[in-house]
Amino acid sequence: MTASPPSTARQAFYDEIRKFSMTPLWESLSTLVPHTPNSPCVPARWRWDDVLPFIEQAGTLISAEEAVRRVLVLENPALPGKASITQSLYAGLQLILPGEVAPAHRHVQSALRFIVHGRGAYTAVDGERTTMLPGDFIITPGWTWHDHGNEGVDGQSEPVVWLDGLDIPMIRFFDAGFEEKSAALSQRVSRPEGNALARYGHNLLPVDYQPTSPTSPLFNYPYARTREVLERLYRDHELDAWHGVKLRYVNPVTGGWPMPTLATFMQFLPAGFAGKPFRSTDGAVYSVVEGRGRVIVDGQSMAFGPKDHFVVPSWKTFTLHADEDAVLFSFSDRPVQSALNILREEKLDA
Ligand code: GTQ
Repeated sequence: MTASPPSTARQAFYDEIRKFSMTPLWESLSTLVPHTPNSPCVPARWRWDDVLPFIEQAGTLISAEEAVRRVLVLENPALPGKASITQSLYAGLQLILPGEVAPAHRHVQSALRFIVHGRGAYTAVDGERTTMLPGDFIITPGWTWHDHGNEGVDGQSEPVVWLDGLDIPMIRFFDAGFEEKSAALSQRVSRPEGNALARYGHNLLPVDYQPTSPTSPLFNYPYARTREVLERLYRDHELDAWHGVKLRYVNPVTGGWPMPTLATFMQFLPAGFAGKPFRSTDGAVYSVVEGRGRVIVDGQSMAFGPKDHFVVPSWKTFTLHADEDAVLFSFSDRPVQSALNILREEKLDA
């Protein structure tokens, strides 16, 4: 925008051409082509203690089956009504109570599940079920049939809450959304639980396996294994001054991201960690698995503890601090930015 308001003659001209669906570029050029990214999104945090009572209340107001997906969407406070946590990402907290089923459907949008609370729900993806345990990272690639249920585990059943991360805003941007409902409430299971993990999750592949898509054939990345690796690498002194011990989830067949539109990460920050400032064009959504600490975004400090969620918008400088050993899951649109060759990141020195 030019600093001063337009003259009367210019404004009259703008009003006139508006009737012909035209507008002057020079009034908005610097916004359209910014010198540096200037996200309209704001940093925000959702405390578990604030969110849980509302999730529980939602459980009394509507069933999973009626809702199809009983989710409270985490909306960026600066994007009201957009169902977006950043311009490109959707996040929500989904609740499934013991005995419930969220009916089978499929859609173009890719989804990730990060299990926040409770044990014993399952997700079925294209014929295989996986039990969900806290900290597990599960994918539902675009156009795969999926349904969710909660049958409990080890004879116990409890409400289960997970973080849904989807590329809904990206698909909306491209106007490329398709969806289908299954005739069956739950899909037919055609492979035993754990089959995909056995096939693809041990640095081995069935000898004649040929990938049929860029998406990972592995669909549950169990927390127990991730946690062990973080701990081990910390002991091996592989601590980065900006990120702590930070790993990215991969498609084991290609080494690429698990899904084409969503990148996912897990990081460990030892007690006392005070990270150096970092910024990146991929804004990210965080789910706190363990520990307490703070994220400071452009000078704004947000404390976090287990099961809290927060968002760091694109190109905002931030630092991570841990008061206790902390484990953070996060996701972003990094694969898309990389594919478009627009990803930029900077490790800054304080
Ligand atoms: O579980 O399929 O949070 O389709 C939003 C849209 C979850 C799902 C969401 C969905 C799903």
